[in-house]
Amino acid sequence: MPVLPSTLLHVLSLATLALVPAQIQAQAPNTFKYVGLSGVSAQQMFLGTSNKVYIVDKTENNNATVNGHPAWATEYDINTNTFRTMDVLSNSFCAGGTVLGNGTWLNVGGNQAITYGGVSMPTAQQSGQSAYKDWDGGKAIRFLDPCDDESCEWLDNPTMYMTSRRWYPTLETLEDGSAMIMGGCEWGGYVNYADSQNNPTVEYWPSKGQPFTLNFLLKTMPVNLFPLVWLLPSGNMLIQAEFQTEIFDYKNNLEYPIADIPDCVRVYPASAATAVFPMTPENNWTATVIFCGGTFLQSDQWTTTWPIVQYPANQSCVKISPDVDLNWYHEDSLETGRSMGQFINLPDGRLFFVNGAHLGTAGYGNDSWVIGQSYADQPQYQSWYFDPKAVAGSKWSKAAVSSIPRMYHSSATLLPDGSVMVSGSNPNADYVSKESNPTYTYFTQYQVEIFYPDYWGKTKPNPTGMPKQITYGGDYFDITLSLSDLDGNTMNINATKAVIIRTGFSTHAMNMGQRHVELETSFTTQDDGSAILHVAQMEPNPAILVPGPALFFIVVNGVPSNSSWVTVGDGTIGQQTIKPKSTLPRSQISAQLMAQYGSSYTGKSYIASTSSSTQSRSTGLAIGCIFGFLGLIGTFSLVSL
Ligand SMILES: *[C@@H]1O[C@H](CO)[C@@H](O)[C@H](O)[C@H]1NC(C)=O
Ligand SMILES: *[C@@H]1O[C@H](CO)[C@@H](O)[C@H](O)[C@H]1NC(C)=O
Ligand SMILES: *[C@@H]1O[C@H](CO)[C@@H](O)[C@H](O)[C@H]1NC(C)=O
Ligand SMILES: *[C@@H]1O[C@H](CO)[C@@H](O)[C@H](O)[C@H]1NC(C)=O
Ligand SMILES: *[C@@H]1O[C@H](CO)[C@@H](O)[C@H](O)[C@H]1NC(C)=O
Ligand SMILES: *[C@@H]1O[C@H](CO)[C@@H](O)[C@H](O)[C@H]1NC(C)=O
Ligand SMILES: *[C@@H]1O[C@H](CO)[C@@H](O)[C@H](O)[C@H]1NC(C)=O
Ligand SMILES: [Cu+2]
Repeated sequence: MPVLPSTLLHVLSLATLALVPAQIQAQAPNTFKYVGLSGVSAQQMFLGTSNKVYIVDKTENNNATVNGHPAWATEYDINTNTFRTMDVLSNSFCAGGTVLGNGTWLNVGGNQAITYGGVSMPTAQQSGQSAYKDWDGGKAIRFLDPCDDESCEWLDNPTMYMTSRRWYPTLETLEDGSAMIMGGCEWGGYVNYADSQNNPTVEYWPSKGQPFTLNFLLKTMPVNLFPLVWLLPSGNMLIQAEFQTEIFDYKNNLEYPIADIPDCVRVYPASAATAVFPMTPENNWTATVIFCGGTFLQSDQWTTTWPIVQYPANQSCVKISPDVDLNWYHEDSLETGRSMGQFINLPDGRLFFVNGAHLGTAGYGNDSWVIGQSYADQPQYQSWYFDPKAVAGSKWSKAAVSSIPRMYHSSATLLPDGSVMVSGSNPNADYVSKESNPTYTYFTQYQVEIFYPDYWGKTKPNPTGMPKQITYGGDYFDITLSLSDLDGNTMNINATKAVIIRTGFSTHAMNMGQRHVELETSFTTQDDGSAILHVAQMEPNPAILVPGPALFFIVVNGVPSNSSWVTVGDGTIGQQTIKPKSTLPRSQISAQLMAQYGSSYTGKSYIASTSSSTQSRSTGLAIGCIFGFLGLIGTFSLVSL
């Protein structure tokens, strides 16, 4: 057998490599795939570790059991697609949640103990006497430190509860990694029908004293459950409920009303999809919040004496950037009006829009006009991409079509590999199956689906040097991308982004605390075709992205790597360490690459300059070349070796 020269072997193996993607991704891009069962219905869901998703339901007669009663919480393993039931003491019905700066998750509020059919237990039987063994969850704060070894459990201890009842509260993590807990009601209902029901107060965890009243929650009756709340980079809050909106300076307890939101009600139970656009160096990390869909109803129309389920949801999308402009602007509308749609920030900068229904709203009951018990009908199976950077008129494009109705009490979260987990749906007072209620249309859904975006099937970059911690300011760090990570073109390093995503706590068509932040970068190309991406730390401002766990992605030309699991900040609750803003080295293109590409860059001009790089591997003369004509921002130093 002839012996091939080693160089020829090398060439052959390179050729083979070029033909076979680094990772064979069996799943087709832009599709949903059924992967497993959640055990309990995913009314609430969040990514807790790089391999575990935590699911919390209301107390109900779920198929899965724990400690001799139906379970209403599970841990879902993304690798094995199996669940582990978890015991929760109290009724976590429509609870809110968030993750603190030290990685502990909170699940807050709920309703009284219930039994079969979701019927409340008598006041005297609120501590485990029901067939479901649930306790009153109205004041509950439940804690979880997620784990990969299946040892962690929810801590649900009445001695650690709040002082007031909150059903449908919103949580938002703050700059110091503590949580704000806002609003809710005492005993539930479709909306906050009476002042005596309303809990118009705010408190913190860890506690910063007695709850205080927020005037906004008095003014926005009766449509202010799960108020829509975002911490802004200015350190103020944007709060939206009913048609009203305000800026809340929570540090000084000052409320500034701004213009009403156009077109329709967006807050639960109208339940628009809502999220913050990517906050990037290009937009100076400005928060722009979008709202899509919802329901046009005046405050006196939130009554179940008329057939809500026949009323079409609204198509309108609006946005606001409250730190820089207090006006509302229209965005491209939905193709079909939708309530309970949900936005997931994708690593590539687009938003994924999924779940919900065209007719009716969130909620359920036994009114004469319901579908089974559902207040909504005509599930929307079509999911979409929304690209904030596309030109007006072309921001929406079709994603995949699911086969599962995702009605009231559905949820979704981004996963560490850039796919999206979708689950839940149960517009019923208790567990309902086709077998138990054959005349119903909408049953309790346990199916877990994964949505694989259209960047699936492309070769995933697999960079080295992915971080585990991100600080506020401080020294930049380096990530290395091989030529194949750069899709065979070193200059794709110029289209490479470093992105941090907080996936948030998903419930009721929103992901509390979800954020997408792009970090500043520069690069140095190397003669072997690889390149180093220099990545700045977070801006020295925790209000842009609060402390705590997050996902860190490298995105090459719109194709995300698998993420690394990072802690942003100190990993503690309290004042975070703030360092000076990172100073990045100037981007440099190696001499070889410059020679290779130079001739194709017709019209280029060179200027002599000295490299300002602290990373320069050059021992020779540094010459800068400006690609101004290419729209290149900044100056590249040509390094001659
Ligand atoms: C209910 O539980 C049984 C036993 O664990 C399991 O085989 C079945 O698939 C479950 N059904 C649903 C709908 O989850
Ligand atoms: C986070 O801080 C809270 C408040 O001090 C504490 O209860 C919790 O145990 C801490 N979590 C971790 C993982 O240290
Ligand atoms: C509605 O009817 C179902 C079936 O009869 C019952 O189990 C449930 O408790 C009722 N729900 C409400 C909110 O009254
Ligand atoms: C949405 O609301 C606006 C303003 O009330 C209204 O003009 C429009 O017709 C509504 N669209 C739908 C589909 O309900
Ligand atoms: C960017 O935002 C910060 C506040 O977060 C502000 O101080 C600064 O002036 C802004 N820069 C530009 C160029 O708008
Ligand atoms: C990404 O993660 C998945 C599993 O989560 C793994 O199978 C795959 O090999 C990883 N791909 C790369 C390029 O790291
Ligand atoms: C580098 O990126 C900038 C900004 O995205 C772009 O305008 C420019 O065309 C790119 N240059 C090259 C050589 O790819
Ligand atoms: Cu609910």
